[in-house]
Amino acid sequence: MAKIEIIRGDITQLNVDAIVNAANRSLLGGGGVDGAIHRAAGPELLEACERLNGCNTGDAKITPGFRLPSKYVIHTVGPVWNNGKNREKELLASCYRQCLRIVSENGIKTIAFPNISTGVYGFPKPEAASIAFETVQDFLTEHPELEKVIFCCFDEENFSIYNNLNFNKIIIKRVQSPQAIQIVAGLASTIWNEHYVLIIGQEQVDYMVASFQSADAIEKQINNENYEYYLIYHLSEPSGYISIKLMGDELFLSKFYITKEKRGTGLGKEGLKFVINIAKKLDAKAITLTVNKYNIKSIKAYDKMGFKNTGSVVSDIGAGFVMDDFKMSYEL
Ligand code: AR6
Repeated sequence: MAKIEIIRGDITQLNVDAIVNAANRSLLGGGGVDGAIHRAAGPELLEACERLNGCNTGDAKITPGFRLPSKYVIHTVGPVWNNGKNREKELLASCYRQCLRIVSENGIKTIAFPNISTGVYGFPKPEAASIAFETVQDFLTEHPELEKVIFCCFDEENFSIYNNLNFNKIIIKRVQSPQAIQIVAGLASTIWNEHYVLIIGQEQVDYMVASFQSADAIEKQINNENYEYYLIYHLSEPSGYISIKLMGDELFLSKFYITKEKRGTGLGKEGLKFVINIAKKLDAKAITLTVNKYNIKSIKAYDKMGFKNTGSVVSDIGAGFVMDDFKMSYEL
């Protein structure tokens, strides 16, 4: 399931750990989504808000949800749109970030956001949606513990804008932190086990994963062997990874995997585009890879992407195991 969901509906009905309120600086209620949340939560919410001493624009504060299905309400104050001259974009991004900070501090796993500032406060909806999406995606790449973020759109216009945010549903991010390395190692063992046991057997897969795709092994490749790893996120869910290394005038695509559920969603194409861009920047003449001779599905997929079969290689990978591969090359 995708970590980010876009739905159309009334946020007060959602059964999530926390919903976000688009409040004003007094935190004492108002119209729009604020009014709806106070009505549904009951008068105890206003009493709790009265104890908070208001809230600055761009900041957020938390209360219980009282009669709401959600356990908490996170109140944030969006900027009033004033031709974009008063740091409105920065302040809106700050609203999302501050809400997510509170999410982390309170162990919240599922959260729903309304389209902050896009009602009475007049923030242009397309810009607000991009800021919301990018800020949340950025946070999710560093916080895999957060299980679900819902963008709850009330009006048709926002719903349609969010659904058309295709361009940033996929992000590809360089792997550097120990946390990201752990995510790759987890994906690697899943993908190798799903994909390669039938081809090369469980024993060899176990050896491959432990020797070349454990967190320790990946860390060494990155720090000592000049490999670059990248995670591919789809709707903020880690959905594949890439590893590359420049060798002479060829860019070696050492690993290029997409999880089973996400194959056929265009992630492979996006990943390849990304690698081609890097290869061009490095002035490489070709992108090369090796693929197991019996892995017909992958060979076909690479063939469709424009890779040509350029020969066979048998590599000794240690412990008496060999990889019986084709070499494939994509000319630039
Ligand atoms: N569920 C989800 N979204 C809703 C709901 C609902 N029940 N009702 C409205 N929206 P607004 P702002 C959407 O005006 O622009 C208040 O009076 C709505 O379609 O609620 O941040 C506060 O007290 C719109 O897309 O908030 C402040 O004074 C989005 O929620 C001021 O309004 C935000 O619209 C804040 O203005």
